[in-house]
Amino acid sequence: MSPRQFPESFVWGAATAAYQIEGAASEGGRGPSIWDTFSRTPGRTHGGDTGDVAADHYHRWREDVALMSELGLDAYRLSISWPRVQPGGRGELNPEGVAFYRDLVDALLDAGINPVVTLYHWDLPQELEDAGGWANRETAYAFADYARAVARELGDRVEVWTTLNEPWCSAYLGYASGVHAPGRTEPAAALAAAHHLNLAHGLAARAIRDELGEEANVSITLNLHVTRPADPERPADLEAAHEVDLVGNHIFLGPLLEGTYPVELRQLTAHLTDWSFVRPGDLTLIRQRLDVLGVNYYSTNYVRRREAGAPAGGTGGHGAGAASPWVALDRVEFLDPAGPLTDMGWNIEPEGLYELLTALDNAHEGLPLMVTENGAAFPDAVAEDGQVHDADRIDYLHRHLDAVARAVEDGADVRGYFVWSLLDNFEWAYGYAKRFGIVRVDYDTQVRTPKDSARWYAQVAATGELPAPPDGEPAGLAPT
Ligand code: GBH
Repeated sequence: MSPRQFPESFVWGAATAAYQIEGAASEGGRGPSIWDTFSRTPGRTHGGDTGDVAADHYHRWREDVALMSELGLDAYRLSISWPRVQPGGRGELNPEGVAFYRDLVDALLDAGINPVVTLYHWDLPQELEDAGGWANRETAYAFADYARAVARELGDRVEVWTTLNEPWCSAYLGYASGVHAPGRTEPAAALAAAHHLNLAHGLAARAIRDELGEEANVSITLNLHVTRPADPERPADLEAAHEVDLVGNHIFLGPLLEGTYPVELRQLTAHLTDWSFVRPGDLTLIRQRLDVLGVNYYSTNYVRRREAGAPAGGTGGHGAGAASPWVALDRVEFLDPAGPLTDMGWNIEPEGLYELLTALDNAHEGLPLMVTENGAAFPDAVAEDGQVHDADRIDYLHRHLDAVARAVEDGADVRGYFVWSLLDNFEWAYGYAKRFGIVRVDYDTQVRTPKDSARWYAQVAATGELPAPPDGEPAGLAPT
């Protein structure tokens, strides 16, 4: 393998999300979100962890901006907490919440760091969940109103508006497997939620452009699934992988980019819903011009066809006995990963990112792409010198950036890369037990310590130059 040079214009960034870092859950006029309710419910998160304090970014944002500036980042992907700017999810904005984001964005701009703003990274105002959440169509309209209001407040400072982060997670982890807020396990509601999230995106895109002009840049970030058949020679396994593609990917890509839900998807899920939640005109509304598609990538899946009546095998990381996020895929078995793993138990497969980017480019010629999240959790021991020598994370980033560079060389229009995450943070149901940061956070003192990976990444960002990645297997944990 050879060293790679990224284009001059390539954007180097880091990402976070509001609930995972801000803390200050009941300060500054913030209303409650579904993640407050969920994380405070016993048994829902690791060790009962909540985002009440998190990385205390709400109070330490100046220090965090300074840190980013030391690392030489071009851009910072943050999310806006809906209940912080609009506590009940409707009506008047909370001026303190708006001021927080305005100050933050201004400080970023002053530091020469481009703010890349996501409007929704999973923290739905609790009042909207009480009215049915994403299973209720009204939530999509409320989201569009919120998007319009934020665009009005910050439109002169923000270049690209990302509507949603990973609607797959909101719909299926929130409403089918229930491992994310609001913790519901209703497969039909999950499908309705997926549609209402798509609709929310389309309505918000319209609202933003209505407010700021047709040229306003709109984006959405998806976690697309790269799924491999256990036996590529076995048609039944290929079929199983195709079903994952429908329920995991095309339920979003179809309406967003092609203006339709695949007929096969409707057939596969027909026993759960008649899809009457799709109203006339919705598909036109959802298919708005996408200026850039955000891609979050961590890992791949391996699946095989389970014959009717056969006992369940691997859980593919869903956990034994837990409800599956994969609605209508009772005949798809997810294999336990076999290769080197991250601390999440996810297998490390950089090639999946190359395949995903080039496949998107082939299917949607000229569509600008952005890797809006990629990164890894590792146990991260603090060494005697007080530093974190996270060679495994450097190896992970190195191989995945190499995959991005190859995709660019092969013609994919990938505009930038955001490492997940800038800081160690609240890793949802896993609480603080999993560390994704390139900067360590000591949760007792809130002291930030850049890990070796932060210095390594800063160097790559400064030069746009990536050394040839190491040969052999990725550095990772052994499967258990
Ligand atoms: C992202 O989610 C989030 O945007 C971010 O907030 C989070 O902290 C970060 O990643 C790290 O988790 O296909 O059923 O086997 C990523 C969520 C990871 C969800 C992989 C699905 C595989 C589940 N995804 N996961 S499955």
